[in-house]
Amino acid sequence: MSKRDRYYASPIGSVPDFSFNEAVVQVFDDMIERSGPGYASVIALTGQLAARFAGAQDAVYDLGCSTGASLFSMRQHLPHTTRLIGIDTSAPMIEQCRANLAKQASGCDVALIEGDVAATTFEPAAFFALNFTLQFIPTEQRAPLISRIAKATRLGGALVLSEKIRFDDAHQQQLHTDMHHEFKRRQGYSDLEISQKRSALEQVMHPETLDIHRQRLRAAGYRSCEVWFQCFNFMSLVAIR
Ligand code: GEK
Repeated sequence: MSKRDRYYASPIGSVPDFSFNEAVVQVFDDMIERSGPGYASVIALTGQLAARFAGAQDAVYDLGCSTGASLFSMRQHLPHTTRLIGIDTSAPMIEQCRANLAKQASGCDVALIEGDVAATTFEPAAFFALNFTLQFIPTEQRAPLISRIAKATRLGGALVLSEKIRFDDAHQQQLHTDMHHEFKRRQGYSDLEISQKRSALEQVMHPETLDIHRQRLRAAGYRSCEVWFQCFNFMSLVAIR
């Protein structure tokens, strides 16, 4: 577990865009757990879902693996001969993930790649986890990426896509935004921390509606897609090829 997140605790004159830099990596596990309603459940159950679709000889991807939470979860559920592959653009994330994996006593081999998932060629795989990463990828790159993931997902395999979402309905948007902020307050974040983080993410993270995600997954070739988890404006879809 990382240090307690105090990254936005002091006033910052002009808040720079959020980035997955070394200082963020130091507090990342605590930050994401106290900021994302339902995050721990989504991660814990990602492993259980992966085991439903992937077997001993399969490749399994974690796209935007950060410090390795979804990889750990999948490692606990998958046979030792499954090939896990984690990809992240942030060098400090990959470094921390490698150190965390080394501490784990056993489990399948994990290949870590520092790279942009939007520019990666995927090998055929039974399962992809894309947990809270698509929202950071430029909007115009999302359909081509999902399409390449779908093509690499073998028939009967699946993609778990977890995202913060927005709502077209203004009442729902307001309600879930308020609930999210209240959740953060109850996790010990001050109003200053909440508002500075919000400003930092404004140009960096672009949530979409559930309808947009569903349509994109269908268009990419997934024959079935359903929400399996939602907590306020954080949700996870499972799409089956
Ligand atoms: C978890 N999945 O704990 N290519 C690869 N990685 C990227 C890209 C990209 N184009 N853009 C952003 N990232 C993790 C949490 S965090 C979510 C994922 C969050 C990486 C980025 O470096 C970061 O590590 C991750 O995606 C997003 O389940 O911080 O809200």
